[in-house]
Formats: sequence, C-alpha cells, structure tokens
Amino acid sequence: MGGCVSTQAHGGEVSEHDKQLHRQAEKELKIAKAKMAAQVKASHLSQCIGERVVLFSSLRIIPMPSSPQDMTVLLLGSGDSGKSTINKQMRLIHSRPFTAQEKESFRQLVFDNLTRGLKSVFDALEHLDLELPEAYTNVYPEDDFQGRAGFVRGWAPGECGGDAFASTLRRRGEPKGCGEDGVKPDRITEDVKLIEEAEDARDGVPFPLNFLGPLQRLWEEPSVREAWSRGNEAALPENLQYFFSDLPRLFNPDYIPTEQDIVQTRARTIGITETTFHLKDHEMLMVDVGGQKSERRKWIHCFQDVTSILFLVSLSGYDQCLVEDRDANQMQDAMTIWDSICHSQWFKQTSIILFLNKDDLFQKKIKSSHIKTFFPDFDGELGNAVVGREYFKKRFSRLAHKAGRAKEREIYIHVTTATDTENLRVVMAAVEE
Ligand SMILES: Nc1nc2c(ncn2[C@@H]2O[C@H](COP(=O)(O)OP(=O)(O)O)[C@@H](O)[C@H]2O)c(=O)[nH]1
Ligand SMILES: [Mg+2]
Repeated sequence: MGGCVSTQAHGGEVSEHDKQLHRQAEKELKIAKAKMAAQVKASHLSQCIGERVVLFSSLRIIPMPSSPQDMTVLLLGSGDSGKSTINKQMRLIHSRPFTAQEKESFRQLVFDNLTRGLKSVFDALEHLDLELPEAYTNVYPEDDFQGRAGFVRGWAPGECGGDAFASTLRRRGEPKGCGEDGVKPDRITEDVKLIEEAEDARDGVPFPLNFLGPLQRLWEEPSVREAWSRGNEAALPENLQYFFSDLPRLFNPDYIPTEQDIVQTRARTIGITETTFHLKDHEMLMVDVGGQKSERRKWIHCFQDVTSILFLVSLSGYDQCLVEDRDANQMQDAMTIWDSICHSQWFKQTSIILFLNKDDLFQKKIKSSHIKTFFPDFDGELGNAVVGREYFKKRFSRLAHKAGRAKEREIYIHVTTATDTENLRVVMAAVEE
C-alpha cells in the first residue's frame, strides 16, 4: 500500500510539527494584533474601525463588512474534503445562480481538470510501479476481417471513437471525423505529449478538438485504468471518472457546464472566499478557505467571531494519502486538524458541525478496501458501510470530547454526499436551524 498506511492509527494526536505551527501562528497573531492597533489609528484602515477584521497569519488585514450577518459559518477541513463544493451547493440551494462569467470559468476549469487530471495519473505511474507502453495496447488483431488490423480499437479509418463521438465531431464541423486516417498504436507518444503540454482553454472557444481522441484513448489504456483503480495510493483527483465518462458532451461546440459539472469541478482554493446567503430569518456569511497544508496557517487562529464551524472530512479518505504528501493518510490528517480545532482557544464558544462527506465514494470503496488495513483497531467486517461510518463517528466524537472538561459543547455529525444537491438540501436545512 505504499506510504499510505496510517502511521498514527491509534492516536489522532497532534503531531509535533502541527504544535509548532500552532505556536508560531499564535505568536504571529499577537504581533499582527499589535501592528493592526497601530495601523488602524493612522491609515486608511481607520475607515474599518468598528468593523470586524480578519487577520491572515501573513499579516495581511482584510476588513469584513460591519457584520450585517448574524451568522458566520467557517468551512474547514483538509484539501479536497468538499468545502468549496458545499459553498457551490449553498448557492444552488439558496437560488444564487452562477453568472455566465462564472460558468465560463468553470467551463475552462473542466478542461483543466481533464488535462491536468490525466497528467496527474501519468505522474503517479512510476510511484505505482506502472508505465505507459510504447504503443497503444488495444489494437485490432492481424486477422481482422474488416481490414482494421494494425489500428487502435475504435480509431481505425472512419471510426473516430465510435458512435458516441460521431455527433460531436459532426457538430464541430468534422463530418468525416478525426479518424479519417485512423490511429496507429505508436501515436501514443504524440498523444501523451499533447496532454502534457496542454495549455489552458481559451475564453469562449470550445475545447480544442484534437484533444478529444487522445484523452479518450489514453483514459482507456490499461495501465491508466489500473492506476486509476489504485488512486488511493497516489491521491488522484476523484472527479476524473465523472468527466472522462462523458467526453463527447464536453467537446460539443456550445458546451456550457451543467450544475452537476460545476459541482464536480475541482480547483485549489487559495486564500479565502466569502459568500453571503439570505436565509429565512437571518443572513449567513459562509467563509471558504484553502485546505492544503500550505494554506492552513492562514485559518487556524483567524476567526474568533465565527458562530459556527462546518468541518468537512472525506469519509473516502480512510485509505488515501494526501495530494501534497503521499506518506500521510487523509483521514488521520483530518483527525489531527479536527482535534486542534475542537480544542482551540479561539473556538471555545463556537458550535461545531462535522460533515463526514463523500459517502457515495465511501460506499463504493468499502466493498474492496478494508478499514482495518489503515485503522488496525477497527473490528467491523469488510464491506459494512454502516459499521464503518459508526466507527469514524465515534473516533471524531471522542477527539472532540476529551476527558477532564467540565462542560462539553455539543457536536453535530452528519453523513453527506456534497455533490448531491438533494442530499445537501436536507442536511443544510437541519444545520441552518
Ligand atoms: N463523489 C463525490 N465527490 C465529491 C464530494 N464532495 C466533494 N467532491 C469532489 O471532490 C473534489 C474536491 O472538492 P472541493 O469542494 O473542491 O474540496 P475543498 O478542497 O475542500 O474545497 C471536487 O472534485 C468535488 O466535486 C462527494 O460527496 N462525493
Ligand atoms: Mg476549496
């Protein structure tokens, strides 16, 4: 299982490294506060007096509107746990539709997710002891009676990837299709190079058609399939299956991402995004922050005024390593952050809600990937999602309620699938209460 096995499976303790970050952030906060007090007096920041001010550990000062909201929800959790997805779903649930410009950005992000996603599979091959062959593997045999011998399956002259692709190619003004000359197995080298050197999609321009074939062929290559099935060992993007199973649609000339496409896109959140939602009888400010290790120092101590923390954990991360650190286990990493958030000075008064997210992926992988392999004290049987969920609920709840505390606050735990708008609608209605 490579370096992905949890090394602290019993503890959930805060590592020395995290403690050090913690102390450092405390120190920076003190300095920042003093600096701010001095600056506020003299500078243009004086217009921010009386407003709430959010501090970054980088000492940047961000004024927040003078608190018209009576609820500030901070989304926390490690990278890829689903924070930005919750934010997107809140917009859909509370009728704050995406603008044409936002949709265009998401469209371009889809192309990025396809090309970079596939590239991240290539990059993971070596780590997984796999490699791409020098020629495509799925080739018509010598005795093919239709004369397709020596061509890649589905890409012999005139085939162009088969029916699913024909309509897109026609609509893109390629009636004869890209496969007029057929695709020879050694085209793989050229195809890989194309993906590796892909540039960003351009404003208002359909995805370049010459990527359609290479993306599809490479996605079907056996070593890529195997790498994908072992994605947990390399932290491959979980949305690849969704987008790659629908390539012709994405390459249509008038393609605009659907709500589900938008929810499935993945972008690394850098810094902080704030969105205000008008609920039935109050306003809610939702703050989405970057979750990768490098981003965390920005958030740990900076939100004294938040009313609630929505903490996201990827349930399916129990057998996965981190994108930024293949030796760390995602679930273990989440437990470490959870522990420090629950016991942080700043969040003493804050209500905390835990979302055990990506339940859909959890349900799928639990059948073949045993929790016990990664958390040795788990004593349920392989494939039992109910027992698995209960186990993690208990682990998180135990971390939140350390012994020796006089009055414990309540922690609310929900199992969620953030990509499912209907599931989120129900859960968020309960949360907003
Ligand atoms: N299948 C599935 N994918 C999810 C779920 N929640 C989030 N994702 C996907 O996981 C990826 C990372 O989510 P994102 O919200 O960007 O994570 P963040 O880094 O915490 O903001 C995106 O591609 C999402 O579509 C879920 O419940 N199920
Ligand atoms: Mg994000």
